[in-house]
Amino acid sequence: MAIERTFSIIKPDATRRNLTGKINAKLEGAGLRIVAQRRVWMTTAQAEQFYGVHRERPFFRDLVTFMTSGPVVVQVLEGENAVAANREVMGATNPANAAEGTIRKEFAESIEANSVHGSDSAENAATEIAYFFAGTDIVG
Ligand code: IDP
Ligand code: MG
Repeated sequence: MAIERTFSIIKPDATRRNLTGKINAKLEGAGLRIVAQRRVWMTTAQAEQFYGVHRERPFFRDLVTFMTSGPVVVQVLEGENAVAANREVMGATNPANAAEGTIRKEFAESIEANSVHGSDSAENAATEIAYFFAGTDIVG
């Protein structure tokens, strides 16, 4: 078990409903430490690049429109097995399939407006963190 970092986004559906604090409490309750955090309104180009792996998926355009529909909170989370720990507290992509107590079960509106993003591997976490934060922004 190693201390690692992962990248998280509180999505526009959640900032619109003023859920940043409640989601942060869930993250902290799962043993994750918020070591960097900033509120940003992504441009279309930023969202397209961030979700580039999904470019060919049928929901890509809608996803970019959604992610640029309001401010988001970008975060770096640190903790034991942070990537997996965050995926666990997030819950399944589709809130209909998300386990009790997870962020998506409690807060998500739909499979698209599902309140949070979390990196799916340590390698992708490093890329995603570097996309939004300088090393000096992260205070562990
Ligand atoms: P994840 O966020 O659980 O890792 P991904 O498959 O990486 O799920 O999809 C990225 C994001 O794209 C999801 O969080 C969700 O906002 C959106 N998305 C995924 N699948 C669908 C879909 O079938 N319809 C609409 N939006 C989707
Ligand atoms: Mg994903």
